Amino acid sequence: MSHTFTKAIIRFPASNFADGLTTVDLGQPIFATALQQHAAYCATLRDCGLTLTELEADARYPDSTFVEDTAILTKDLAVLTHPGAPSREGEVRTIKAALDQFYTNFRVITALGNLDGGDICEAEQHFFIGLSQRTDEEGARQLTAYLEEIGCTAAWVDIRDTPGILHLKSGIAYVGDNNLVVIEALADHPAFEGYNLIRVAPGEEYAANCVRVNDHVLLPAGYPQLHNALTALGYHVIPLEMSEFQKMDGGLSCLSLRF
Ligand code: CIR
Repeated sequence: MSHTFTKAIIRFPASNFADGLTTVDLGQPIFATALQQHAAYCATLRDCGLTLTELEADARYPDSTFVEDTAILTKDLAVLTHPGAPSREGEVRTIKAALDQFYTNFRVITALGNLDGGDICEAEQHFFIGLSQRTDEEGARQLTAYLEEIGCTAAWVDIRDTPGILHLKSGIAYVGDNNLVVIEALADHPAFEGYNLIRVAPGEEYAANCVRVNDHVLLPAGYPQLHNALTALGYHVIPLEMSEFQKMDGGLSCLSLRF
């Protein structure tokens, strides 16, 4: 399940996309370019064999194109999150409506805890849960319990002292075959022992947020060392321009919910 998908949910960026949250200082995103990059991303998901559910832009929530943060999807269970940023809480309701077409079995992260989907990295039946500025221990505890109900396991990875990453998946990606892409700052974490680590070269950290989709790995464009490392391992890599989403702290994975 961790990389075999038939469907994805996306949401088009809203015209006030630039009003969303960001911690990086890369300038204002250009909306027209963001739309082009988003369209190319969606076309690539289709080329990888996925059927897309396309949600209309929702200007009430400037960050709502980053749909990944609102849910954790496994084969038979959908977990709705409680996003750690108050401005994003309302996004979950609209995603639930879309997921109702596909899932009957739901769990919910309740308001005692916070959890963003960007902090959850699935590696087959095992999940890494990042403790971050957005995901706290109570959110992680609730998700761990839900995952254990369906026979999965979880390991927590505290990234609160790791500079430069918003979410755990800003720094790691599981691409199947026991291969874990990881930034140097996280490479020695005990949770990753036993994996074949694909270390991201200094300066290429943004590319750690890549996504295995069926027979391909989607990678931000402009990161040749990671591109080559993945190609050498036999992966078919598709580079995608992500500059306008990067300005808003967004990565490749957060633009879709894949299942
Ligand atoms: C935010 O700060 O919430 C958005 N501007 C970016 C969210 C990116 N999500 C992700 O990497 N999973």
